[in-house]
Amino acid sequence: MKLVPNLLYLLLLVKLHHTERTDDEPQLPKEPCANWMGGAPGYPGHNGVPGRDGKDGKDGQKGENGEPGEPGPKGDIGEGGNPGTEGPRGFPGVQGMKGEKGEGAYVYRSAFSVGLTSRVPHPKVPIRFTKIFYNEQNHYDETTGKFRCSIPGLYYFAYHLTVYMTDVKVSLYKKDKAVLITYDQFQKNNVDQASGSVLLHLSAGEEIWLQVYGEEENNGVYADNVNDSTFMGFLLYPDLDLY
Ligand SMILES: [Ca+2]
Repeated sequence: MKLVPNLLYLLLLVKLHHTERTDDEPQLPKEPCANWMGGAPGYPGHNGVPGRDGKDGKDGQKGENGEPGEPGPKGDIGEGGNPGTEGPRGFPGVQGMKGEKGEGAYVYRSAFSVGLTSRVPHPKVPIRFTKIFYNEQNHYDETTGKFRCSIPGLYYFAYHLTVYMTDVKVSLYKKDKAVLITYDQFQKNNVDQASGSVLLHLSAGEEIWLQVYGEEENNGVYADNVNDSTFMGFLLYPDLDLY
């Protein structure tokens, strides 16, 4: 007796629930009943918007070495090396041709040779040798008794004097200075000789002469027909660097 009322109540609930859904919502077909009762498929939708870029990938593996590049431009010239060792001596060359004749060697000539013609020259003045043996260039002046240098260079001078009646002391002067002195004492009843020679370098214009040195008692220079007293000089060699 009790079971019947319960069953009626349950049916009543189902009825009520079914009635409510029908009233409030559209009645949708239930699977699988939808396929069986569905319409034609709809058209495909439009393409969607492209998505955002993804994250960077990892580095790839190292590639192979490239081909060698073109050669670079030529470099600067390097510094000179050290001198090499001296080579062997060469063979003697062929003898050259004879040169042309030189010009004007006479310009380097200067010489004189003179002698005394009168006895007892005056002291304190140049002895005048007026007996001319040689004076081609006239570098010796017989009016003054002086030799005047025209060609700078080395000169040789010499004198050979006869000494008679008294002592002789003579000097060879250069530019008012006695550079060579010769003294000879006279021996009574005899004839002596006094001589001297010297090499001197002269510049142009310098003068050379002989002169009695001191007082008159040393003035025994003598000359006659059989006794000469001579004075000479010549250019040994000129200063070539001046020509
Ligand atoms: Ca003597």
